[in-house]
Amino acid sequence: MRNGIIAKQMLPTFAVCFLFSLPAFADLYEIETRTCDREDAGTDSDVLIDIVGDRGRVQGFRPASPERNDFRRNQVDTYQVSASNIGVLRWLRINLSGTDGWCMESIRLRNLDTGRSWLWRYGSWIDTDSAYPATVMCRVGQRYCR
Ligand SMILES: [Ca+2]
Repeated sequence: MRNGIIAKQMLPTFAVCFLFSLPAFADLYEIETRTCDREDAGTDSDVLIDIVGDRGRVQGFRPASPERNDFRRNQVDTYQVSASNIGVLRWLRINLSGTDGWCMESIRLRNLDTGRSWLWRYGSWIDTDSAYPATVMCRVGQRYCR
């Protein structure tokens, strides 16, 4: 009987803890990259992606899949990332860290909860070589990353 009373008193506390442990307004996003179909287009450098909204951001998401060799020539790679409270999407930022340049054909971000998706084309190099940018921005409302 005593245990029963404790359980009844604890129940709301558990419920509240459970609710707060859920990430508020977390959305699941899918990132799909396409690597150019040209020589040396692939990269073994680290690719880091920021997803920036008007209320928050995902910083330095590192797409990498253990099962496959990412970012090969003419290859499409797909990753999932959870983002909490970013609000309205503003832009995507891609940072290359390393000396192996990457020719990115395009990148698509899809919100798997709402079904909305954004596609940006680029078709050029991201490289730490001074001739190319190591960071490109893909802004909502624009068709190309710059
Ligand atoms: Ca390369």
